[in-house]
Amino acid sequence: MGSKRGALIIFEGLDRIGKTTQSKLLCDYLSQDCNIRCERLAFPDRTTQIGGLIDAYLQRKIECNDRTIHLLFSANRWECMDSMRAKLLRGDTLIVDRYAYSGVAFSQAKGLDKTWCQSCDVGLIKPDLVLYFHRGKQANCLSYTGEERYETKHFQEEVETCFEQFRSSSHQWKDINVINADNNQMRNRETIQEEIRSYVKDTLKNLKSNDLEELWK
Ligand code: 2DT
Repeated sequence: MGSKRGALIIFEGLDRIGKTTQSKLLCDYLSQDCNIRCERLAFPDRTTQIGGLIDAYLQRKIECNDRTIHLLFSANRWECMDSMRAKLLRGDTLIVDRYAYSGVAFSQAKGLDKTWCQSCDVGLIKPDLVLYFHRGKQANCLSYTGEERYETKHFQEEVETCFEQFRSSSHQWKDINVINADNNQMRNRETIQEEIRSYVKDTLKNLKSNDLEELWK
């Protein structure tokens, strides 16, 4: 291993599509079976002061206009950059549930301009691998209503359209890998995990430099 840095791996997609389960399985596999130092993080990080505001907003305890909350989500990533950089450079692999891609898709779904949404995340640490979880339209991830602010069928459909649009329209998204997250007899949790592991193994094998690049530059 020498002094090779760790990889930044992002899991993206709609709510309740399996990101948390799969990212935990991956983290356990890398640390226990592959002896790779690895940590799982999630955005929003609700433990910071800014994260506390985001949490209150998501739970409908406070109101916030769309641009302000977008900037808070971004600030919540920026405040974690120094510690993430330090961990990556000392060789830890980070598996992160949601990143700037959710930032753009959820805010764009409310009608904000995509370029404006992206601008405040330009320069974050660029991921080495982005896995976007996608599931067929009839799948039941789109048919629930949860307690938090964005957890309605209608809004999740809007977000999915935004994820799909930028994935297919812009060269900046061409590095996003799609995971078919259909959980059925043909594709169970283990099959999906195998697919994820094969992407991750390639990424770890091909990590070329110790430098970290900047997102969207
Ligand atoms: P979780 O359910 O995964 O905790 O997410 N969101 C997330 C945004 O609107 N912008 C962002 O930048 C991020 C990271 C997605 C809580 C909700 O917050 C949304 C769902």
